[in-house]
Amino acid sequence: MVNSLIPSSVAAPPVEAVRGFAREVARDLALTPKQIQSKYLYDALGSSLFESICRLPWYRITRAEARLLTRRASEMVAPLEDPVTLLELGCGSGEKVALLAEALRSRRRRVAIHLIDISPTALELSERTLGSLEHVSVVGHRATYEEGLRHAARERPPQGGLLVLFLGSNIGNFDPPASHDFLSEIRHALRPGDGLLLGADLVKPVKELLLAYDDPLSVTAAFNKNVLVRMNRELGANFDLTSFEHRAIWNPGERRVEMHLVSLVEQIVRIPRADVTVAFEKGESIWTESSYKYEPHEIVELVSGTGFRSHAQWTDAEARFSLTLFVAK
Ligand code: AVJ
Repeated sequence: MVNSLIPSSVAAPPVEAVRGFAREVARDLALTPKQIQSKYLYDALGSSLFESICRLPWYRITRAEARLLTRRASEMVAPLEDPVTLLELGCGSGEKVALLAEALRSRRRRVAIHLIDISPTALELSERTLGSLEHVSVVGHRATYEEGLRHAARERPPQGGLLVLFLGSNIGNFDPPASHDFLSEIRHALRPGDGLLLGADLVKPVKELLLAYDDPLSVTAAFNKNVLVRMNRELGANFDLTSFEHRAIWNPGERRVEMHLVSLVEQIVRIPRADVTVAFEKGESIWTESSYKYEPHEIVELVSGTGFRSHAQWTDAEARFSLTLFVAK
């Protein structure tokens, strides 16, 4: 995979983006428990560490989803009317949407693909992956999910069906009320008959869950700690990386895996560009991510309450992962 180092990973981020990061860091480190939003894990290095996570034997989501897509893509696009528009929220490398586009080739119609991601690296990579498919036209939107959805909905043709792809268990980052709101937002951007293909990871033995988020190669630890590296670089902070430890825990009440950065000592950290000084007790942590896990029926219930009916569900028995296809009512 060619992952261009220039310009996206070398250029300084836009001033506005740094200001937003600073504001949210100041706000969220003042909460109890201290938090940092998981979207900040994905700078250029974070995105590339996440790609590595997807190749770890202990992180099985990506391969399970690819297996289901490879085997069942034609069933997944069957309910959509021509000409089809595919829209992927958080496109990663573009390989998954490519499998669905392949399944549409036999219809002999052009397929429009909208890619929505805040990471320019992900958009570049996906555009390259999809560039080899000649029946496809690609539009990349460097935008938040919400903005991208709105733009793409405005640009779609008056005829034909649109399939929104929200894959990789990205829904797992949202707590239940936020999931409900976000799914409703997706529904508002759609017309009756449009589809939503949702990838969600399933509850499984705790040992397996923890290995996926605290791997023996410590790639996930590096992914998590990188947010401290990012604050040092972008916000002028002085986090000492050796005095924080990666921790993954299973929260059985909330049914989520949580990632934390635990301070190993009592210490004070300065973050000049966020205009804050943060005190840590020994053992106190920053909560950086939640990954909710579901039972298959819970996914159907969650989405059905937002104006969709479920059309089909596929589960990978081996990794306990599911893809569910919903149709807008
Ligand atoms: C990209 C949000 C689906 O929660 O499983 C992987 C991110 N964090 N290892 C997940 C992640 C730690 C991942 N998602």
